[in-house]
Amino acid sequence: MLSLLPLSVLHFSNAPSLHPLSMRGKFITFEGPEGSGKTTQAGLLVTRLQEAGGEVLYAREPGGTPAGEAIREMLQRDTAGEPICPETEVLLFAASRAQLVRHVILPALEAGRHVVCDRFADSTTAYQGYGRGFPIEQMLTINDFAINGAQPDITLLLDVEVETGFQRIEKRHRNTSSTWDRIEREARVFHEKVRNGYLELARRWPSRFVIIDARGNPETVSDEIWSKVRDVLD
Ligand code: Z5A
Repeated sequence: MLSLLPLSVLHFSNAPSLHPLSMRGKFITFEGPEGSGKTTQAGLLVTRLQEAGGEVLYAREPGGTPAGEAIREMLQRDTAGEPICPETEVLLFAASRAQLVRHVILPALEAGRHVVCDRFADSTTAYQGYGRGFPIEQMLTINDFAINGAQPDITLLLDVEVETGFQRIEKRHRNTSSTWDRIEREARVFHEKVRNGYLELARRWPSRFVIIDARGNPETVSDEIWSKVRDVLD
């Protein structure tokens, strides 16, 4: 797991824009079903961007700010002390995102840094929209409110069969003695809907989404991602 954002980033939240629009960093998001390798690939991409001379900020969702990390605990580890109803779940993901966008993502982009985000608004459309069955247009409206115009320049959709993803996660849980979180425990049919939902989103926004075949070894997948990201950097 990559280290979380330094809190010093928060100091940029009210700073004036340091760069003209053309000098803004690129906003790169990773999406995909469980175990598709998002965190692994986000880390490799951060390294490649840094080696290419860029300043890069890594963030993850839910989380990435103190408020967001508290929300993450509630969502994943049932720390609220009561069952979270589906409507609350949608709004908690959106609340975590609203905080991350305003305190971290937009200030970093305006300061000329690239931002690599491990999940973003498309996760809500995929999991709560396609997975839980909330109306897609309603999810998009809530996302728009949360993101305040912070649209990714490129969204890398790491696609892998649900079964393959779960085998990877199972192995990780075995090796690290970790436990399945609240959403991982959902039935496989839920995760199939999420995967298909992502593919639907990629069809809807072909200029932003790039589908990456995530079945290969991490190095091969990383090479493919880098070739797509370089197109956006140029
Ligand atoms: N969620 C939501 O419902 N709505 C929202 O709006 C948002 C999120 C933002 C966040 O979980 C949960 O919240 C998530 C969606 C939901 N639900 N679940 N469950 P998280 O942040 O804890 O985890 P995640 O985002 O779901 O990631 P992940 O599934 O744990 O894994 P990953 O990031 O895709 O993969 P990884 O950590 O890089 O790799 C997993 C394992 O596979 C690991 O042991 C690797 O070493 C291995 N791996 C990685 N790549 C490969 C390749 N290429 N081959 C073989 N093995 C590999």
